[in-house]
Amino acid sequence: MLSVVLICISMPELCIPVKAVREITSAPPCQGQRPLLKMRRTMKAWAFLLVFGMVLASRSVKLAFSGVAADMVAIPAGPFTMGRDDGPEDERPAHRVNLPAYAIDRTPITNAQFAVFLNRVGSTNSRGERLYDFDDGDARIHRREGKWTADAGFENHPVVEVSWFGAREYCASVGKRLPTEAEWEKAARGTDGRKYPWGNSAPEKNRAQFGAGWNQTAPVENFPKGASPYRVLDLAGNAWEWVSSAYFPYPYDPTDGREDLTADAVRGTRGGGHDSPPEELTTTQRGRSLSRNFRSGHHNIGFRCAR
Ligand SMILES: [Ca+2]
Ligand SMILES: [Ca+2]
Repeated sequence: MLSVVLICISMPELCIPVKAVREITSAPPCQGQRPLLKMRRTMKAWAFLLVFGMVLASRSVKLAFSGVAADMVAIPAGPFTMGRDDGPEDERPAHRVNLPAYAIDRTPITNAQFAVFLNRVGSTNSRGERLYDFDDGDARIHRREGKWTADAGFENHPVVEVSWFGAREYCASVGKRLPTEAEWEKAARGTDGRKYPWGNSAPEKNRAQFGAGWNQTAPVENFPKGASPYRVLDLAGNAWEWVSSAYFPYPYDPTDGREDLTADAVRGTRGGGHDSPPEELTTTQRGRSLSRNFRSGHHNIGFRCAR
């Protein structure tokens, strides 16, 4: 914006409105010098449009690198309370974790989004690791006429049946990464130690998809009343979410090997699924009772990305 102001001060004729430019350039030619004058004005008009376009482009580039694209939420740096003292053993003890600023997807990855990835990358990586259990009866993306396509009606539901490898590689393919377990919990819990993303009141059906039948997922934007303090959606219920961290005991320590993405380790899942009871929807729940072989996909595990 500053560059536009400077240009307007030094060359005010460049800052005339586009409508005036059109009138000037379409005015009927008169005598002698008029064609030359017209050409100069046309060039100035083009110069103005070029500068304006460059300013707009630089703003877009800044947005792209700020980490707060429209589909992500910025989480400010600072400490929060992770885990709790009065819960299951794997959630103890409550401890302070200090995180740098990061951004996290507002909603989980959907079947429609993952279908794009499958068309680009395929369902197995170069190491032969399975990224997506396409042949599982619970998968909601199928190959039709040579193209991976989300099943009709499930386009905006969270993708499930994605292995931890698939989740990790999807995020990398869009210039992101999986959130750590600490990042997931802070995005859900904020800094006031709340029990659920929306606060401390018990789960209700207008806040999250839970207690539902097998495969009864819901669209990822269905529960604005279940938003976290940072307005992140669909954290509790619907689909559990893979995180980058290995499922190690607390306290959370990113330097103890749990964030080694090449380690052969069971990975964490957070947030509860559509078939979870209410007690699995807490912000501290680590999925200790969940079947979650990280090499496979599961009917109730999805993911979102961070940056
Ligand atoms: Ca969830
Ligand atoms: Ca499976």
